[in-house]
Amino acid sequence: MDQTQELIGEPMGESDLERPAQEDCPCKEDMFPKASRRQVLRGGSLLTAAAASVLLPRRGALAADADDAGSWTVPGQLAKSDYGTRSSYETVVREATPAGTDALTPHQSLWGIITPSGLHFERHHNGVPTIDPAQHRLLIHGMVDRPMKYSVTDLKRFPSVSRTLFIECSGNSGGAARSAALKTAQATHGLTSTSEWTGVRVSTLMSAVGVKDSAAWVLAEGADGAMLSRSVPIDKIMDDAFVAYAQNGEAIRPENGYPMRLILPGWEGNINVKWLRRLKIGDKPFMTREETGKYTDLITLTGKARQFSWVMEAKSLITFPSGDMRLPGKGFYEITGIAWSGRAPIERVEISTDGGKSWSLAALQEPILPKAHTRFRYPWFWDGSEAIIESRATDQTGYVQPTKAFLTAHEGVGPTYHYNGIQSWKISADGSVSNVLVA
Ligand SMILES: Nc1nc2c(c(=O)[nH]1)N[C@H]1C(S)=C(S)[C@@H](COP(=O)(O)O)O[C@H]1N2
Ligand SMILES: [Mo]
Repeated sequence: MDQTQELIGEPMGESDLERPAQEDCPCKEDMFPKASRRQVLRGGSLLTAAAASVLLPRRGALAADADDAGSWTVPGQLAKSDYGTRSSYETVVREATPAGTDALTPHQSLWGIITPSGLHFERHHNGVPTIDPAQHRLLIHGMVDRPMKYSVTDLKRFPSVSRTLFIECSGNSGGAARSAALKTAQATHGLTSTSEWTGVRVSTLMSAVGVKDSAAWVLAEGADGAMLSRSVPIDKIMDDAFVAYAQNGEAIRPENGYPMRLILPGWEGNINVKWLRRLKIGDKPFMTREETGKYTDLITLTGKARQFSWVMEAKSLITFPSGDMRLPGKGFYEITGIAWSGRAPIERVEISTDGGKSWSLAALQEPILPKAHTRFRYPWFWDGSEAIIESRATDQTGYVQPTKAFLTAHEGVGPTYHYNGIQSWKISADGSVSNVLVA
């Protein structure tokens, strides 16, 4: 064992072999016939072997070898036909902003690269519509040979694709650009999530409707109260855009666009139109409300605005340890987090534990998927003194995640769309972790 890991855990004693008190156990012991445990273990008359395995979850090797193994068993509930829920001990939730227009992914409580669907962030401009999939149609019209409408059932008949992709709101991390007032990884960077999305390539639909040669832009419009709509260049549409009807293997959640949404891999969240109802093909940008106003980026330093800024540049976030946590004491910790880029797969993530003075490589967990969160890990011995930890992502185009100072010098700090500066967390000598701005 690594010497630095000696301080983790507690020494075990003989009494630890006894079954812990179960006063709070939510399960009902009397659900089961009163057979002796020995009978059950032998696959005795009262229960089948399959039921016994539900009844008797094994606690590692102990249950298998000792005569008194039965004292370790915890009565359980039988399988039922339902939609599963997590353990009643788990309490992690999204955090909604006061206006109710956003709900943030709790990155500090997640471990891999997939965001559980119930924790995928939400961003909507006029609430979540309730849409009956039997009534919903996707219209495709404009510069096409055959205007068509498709039901969800129709869409599911086309050849399909599944891709694991992040969706990130262009406003994500915007608050972190200006101040350190937001405390947690969730509050600072909760507007990005990764799901596996399944649907039909828009190029497949385009050949079905016969798109005209002069087509250059596609209007995508949502069926929600906001009727959010955006113009998408035809090249992106034909390259990798798809209309998704599934998220993490099941129907898309209502908040994320049920029954169908547009997916534009690597592009800002806003253009991934949810509750998709219409694709209109044209030869110039449609200049929607979103494009003439809100979703342009003002560069405060020059006073100019970028009208279209679709791609999300490389970013990374340490999720452990992160803001508002407290480390119990000096010793070994695994620094971990996520890195992503809308352009290319992540090439490397570097970690600094001295506020950006020196950097070392983190390990990247496979799969390292293009345009998806990538998990990184870095073993660290905390000596108990104040430290500032940071992560820096580089993608396969060679683009390196900038510091806040670099962004301020080149763009100024204004409305902060597409902010991807390096995030710093300070570990104080008492182990408390806080959000800090490092110039
Ligand atoms: N129809 C419609 N599509 C929409 C929105 C909306 O309000 N209405 N919000 C957009 C914004 S700003 C973002 S960041 C993403 C958020 O996707 P999510 O809620 O599934 O995380 O959806 C986009 N698509
Ligand atoms: Mo967004």
